[in-house]
Amino acid sequence: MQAQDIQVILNSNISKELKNIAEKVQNEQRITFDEGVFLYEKGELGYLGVLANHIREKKNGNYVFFNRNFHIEPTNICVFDCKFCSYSRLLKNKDSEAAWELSEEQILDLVRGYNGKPVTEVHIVGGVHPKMGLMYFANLIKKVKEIRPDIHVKAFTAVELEYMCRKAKVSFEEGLRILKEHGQDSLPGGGAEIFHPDIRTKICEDKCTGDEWLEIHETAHKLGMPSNATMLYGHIEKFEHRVDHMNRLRELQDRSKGFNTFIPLKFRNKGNQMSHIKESSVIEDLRNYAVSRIYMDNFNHVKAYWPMIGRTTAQLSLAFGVDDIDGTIDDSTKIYTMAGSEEQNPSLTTQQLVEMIKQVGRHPIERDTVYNTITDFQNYDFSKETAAV
Ligand code: V47
Ligand code: SF4
Repeated sequence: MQAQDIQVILNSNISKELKNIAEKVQNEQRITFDEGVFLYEKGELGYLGVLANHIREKKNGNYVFFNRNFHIEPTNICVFDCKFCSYSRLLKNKDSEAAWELSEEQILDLVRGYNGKPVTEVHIVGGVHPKMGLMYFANLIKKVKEIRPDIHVKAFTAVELEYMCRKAKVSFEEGLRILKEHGQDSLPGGGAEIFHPDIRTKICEDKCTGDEWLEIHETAHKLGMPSNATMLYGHIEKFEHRVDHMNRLRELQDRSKGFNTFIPLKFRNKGNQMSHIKESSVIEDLRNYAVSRIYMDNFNHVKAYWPMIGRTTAQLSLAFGVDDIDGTIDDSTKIYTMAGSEEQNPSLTTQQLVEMIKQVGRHPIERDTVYNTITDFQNYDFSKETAAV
């Protein structure tokens, strides 16, 4: 079926360049930087969808993965001033009504609130607060693990890590080693934005550089901590910057093999310093997922983060290269609701998530953070389920 789809493209009346790329995909060959840019410029939605879906089904069959997780955002007070961020409050405005700072006990209470619930991952990220340093977070993780020894702790973007290590005057390797010894299992993909300095200096000049982000992830991979990678797209960047971003990640993945998932993040324009920039259309979002799937040949998974793009676009993305729609998440994540996402209450039960996946003819699999299967939900009987997560 898939091979026939590509054959239809090869027999059709399209340009030589587009045919060459389709042949490469058919033969499992890597596309070049220029071909990546060409796809963004000239690849039509239907064409891109066929190629991306071909790769996606080769890698992951008909499966769509999700996990049962919850988010903890210890604070939104931040020393940095990213122009796209609707969520943070600058340190100097820490007394504003929209600023929050959870105490250690409040954070641990959140974890205790999930006692008895079948969550497998906690995702901890937040603003970069000067009072919350490396050893504070290391000890916090240790206490989280004392409450839930079974839980996978995916924590701290490279932006938070760079700041923590700098303040503690330790190398990235030392800092990550300490966090690992205290129970941190992996890193989320945030803070990557766009690596290219021409764009990075305009949208988030004061936080870690693209090279530092990559160095931190490479170091984590060497220490046996896997991670994800994101790309914030649809603002002032050009297609070349997106491909440059993906290219740097693809090169690192060739060396380290430590990335689990690539997560394109659509720029949302509410309540930030870039509100004058129009958001990308759903068509552009689907084209971007597809080009990402085609370009990132050494990433096993591409994730659509449904709280940001909304449930319907997440369902559509499953035909454009995406094989993962993140997790059940409760309403504790504010990063997108504050930036204007459709999902003002991003919470789905497992049953709702499974139904979303089955509605588009895919096969739902609950995974752990590193993609081991936990439960095959294709023929699952929900009447047996007791916990409402
Ligand atoms: O780095 C901030 C993005 C990221 C906006 O690893 C915005 O599993 C769009 O990385 N519009 C943090 N995006 C979130 C993140 C993440 C989310 C889900 C799963 C994982 C994972 C990682 O959010 C930031 C930034 O790129 N962001 N503001 C905005 N206005
Ligand atoms: Fe701070 Fe992260 Fe927001 Fe940047 S994106 S201002 S680092 S919370």
